[in-house]
Amino acid sequence: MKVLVLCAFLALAAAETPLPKRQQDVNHLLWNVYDHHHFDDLKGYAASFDPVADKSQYKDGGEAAEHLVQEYKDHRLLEQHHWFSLFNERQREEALMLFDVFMQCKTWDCAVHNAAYWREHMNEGEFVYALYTAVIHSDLGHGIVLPPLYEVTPHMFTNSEIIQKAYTAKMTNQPGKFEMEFTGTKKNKEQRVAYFGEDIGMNLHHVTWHMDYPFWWEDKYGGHLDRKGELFFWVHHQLTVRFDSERLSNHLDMVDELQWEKPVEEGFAPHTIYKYGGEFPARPDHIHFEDVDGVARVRDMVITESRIRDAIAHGYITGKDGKVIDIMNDQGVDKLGDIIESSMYSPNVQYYGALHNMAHIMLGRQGDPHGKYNMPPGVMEHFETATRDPTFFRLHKYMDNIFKEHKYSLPPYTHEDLDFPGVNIDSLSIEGELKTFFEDYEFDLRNAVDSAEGIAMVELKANVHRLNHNDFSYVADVNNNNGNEVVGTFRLYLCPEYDNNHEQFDFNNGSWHCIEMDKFWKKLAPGGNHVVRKSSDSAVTVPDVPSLQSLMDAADSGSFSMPEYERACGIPNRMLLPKGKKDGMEFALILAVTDGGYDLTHPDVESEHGGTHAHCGAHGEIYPDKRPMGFPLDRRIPDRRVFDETTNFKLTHVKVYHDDHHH
Ligand SMILES: *[C@@H]1O[C@H](CO)[C@@H](O)[C@H](O)[C@H]1NC(C)=O
Ligand SMILES: [Cu+2]
Repeated sequence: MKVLVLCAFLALAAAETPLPKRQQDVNHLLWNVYDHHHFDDLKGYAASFDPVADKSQYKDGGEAAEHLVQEYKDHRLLEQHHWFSLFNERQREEALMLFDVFMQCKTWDCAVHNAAYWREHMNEGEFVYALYTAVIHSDLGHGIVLPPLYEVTPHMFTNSEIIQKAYTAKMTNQPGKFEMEFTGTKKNKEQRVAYFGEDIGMNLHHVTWHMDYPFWWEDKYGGHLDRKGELFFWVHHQLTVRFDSERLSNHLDMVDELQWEKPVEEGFAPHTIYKYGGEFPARPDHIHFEDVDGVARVRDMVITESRIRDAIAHGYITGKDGKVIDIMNDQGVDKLGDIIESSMYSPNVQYYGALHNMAHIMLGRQGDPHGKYNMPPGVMEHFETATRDPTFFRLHKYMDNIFKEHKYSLPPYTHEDLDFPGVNIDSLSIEGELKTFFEDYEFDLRNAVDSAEGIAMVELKANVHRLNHNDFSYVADVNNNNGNEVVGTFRLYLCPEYDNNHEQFDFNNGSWHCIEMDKFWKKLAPGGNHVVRKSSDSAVTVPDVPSLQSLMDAADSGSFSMPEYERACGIPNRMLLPKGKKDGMEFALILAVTDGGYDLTHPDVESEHGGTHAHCGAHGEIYPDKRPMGFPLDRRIPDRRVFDETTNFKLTHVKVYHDDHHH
């Protein structure tokens, strides 16, 4: 009974502040975050609030708040107007102290007062990170749409040229709209695909995924994040295969994996500047990896890798207590993901290290490995900027190959694994044209420049070129000969058919490169079922996030509700379709309809599970699909007859066209 009353009380507390108010508080907290508060209510909170005066507002009796206050009083906290990197251990620790305070708040009132107060006393980068992750993970954040980070911290999403122009415009009080070009020149082949790694929506997806599934997450914060390690594999695998497909459409070879003992082929000049901390460091071509002082030796990376490969070869991981953890099953990839990233879920971080996180820092520091020049962290040391650097994809190809080694050590699926008795797909086709094009898009730069109360607002915008495509639908005729209704899991993949040398892929060497397009569940009545699925409904994508200005306007109206934008993790829907070629790029479109009666972990068949579950899970719930991510193409296919003989599986050939005319 006691428990029940407590739950009811907490639910009531969360609901006490209406959503439009909570949304507007967040908007205002993030407006011009490097300056003092611009809004009177927040100013008032910041001036009069004492975080530890009333400890009854916290679930932990004020422990987290006391801790942070003590660190502040002892002058241990990072100064304001300084760069922040999540990979910096002390900075992360501080951001998490604030995150913890937010998570311990029983009421919105507690959270917003703390936010207003700490925004004035903590490093801005730490503050933004703590606020974003708390809104995502706290019950108090329910319904809030986080403003797009590219409008809150634009420095991390645009280049120094644009930033300089914005400052000039502000100083001279002239409104400005600036063309944002991709880094590099035509002399650098990698520039052909810079539109992918520098896409603001793609970067938002990447940084948000890492906020939804932080490597520092512990279950004490609010429960277990289901299949976090596997999602780590899958989201990065999908970024890798998508990038490879973009390369093919631009007449480039697929990415080669990074190797610690070989030179890093591509250098990178980021042309990106910190708000505080100067330029992001550049890296010349063909450098040999150097040990990074205070981080890791190249040798350590090689050792970590070989321990992981050893685990794969053995088929088991050794836990810290010496316990053997079998990985020769569907769950193995989840464990491997935990140890490779590594996250707090790693069963033995002492032994298996943190390959991914360390590699990001190693790469970020190669421009100044001994700290001689006091350079700030590199682009690889921020999830917002990492994909700009071509070595991001080399690094992830390298890790992807480790995962592949594991997946391909598992037995291939048998006919019984794949079969859905009584169900066959008669036809599969596309309605509408598969056509990609580039278009212009504007975003707000006003938060990039310094401001102060009383200084006139100047309109500042960046104009970016971004990939988009025409809407289309998949059409399938599915026969259910079972005599009763069944649930079908629809899995759609798009797989490049030729490499850059025009060698054709077959099942054996092409299935690892397939792009996941959608996954959904549908009831199949006995007899014929005509199924039409729109590209805009894809479970791997999200729509464009509304601008900060439009969120402020909407919250002002007092009737704010935008559940469709609540989750920002997901490939931008406009990038669902990989770029085509002028005369058409050949892909195999694959549909597998498997038994939803087994696959689906939720009772509600036709729910969209938050709309972006394929790469990002269903927030606060278990992953809707019981099968391994990538099923049924995630294992070796030595004998394609197994698929040919499976009638609930269909392959058709399609072409994706690219329209050269800018829209
Ligand atoms: C894939 O394998 C087939 C048959 O083994 C081969 O003919 C083809 O060249 C390979 N394709 C690529 C891109 O490696
Ligand atoms: Cu990542």
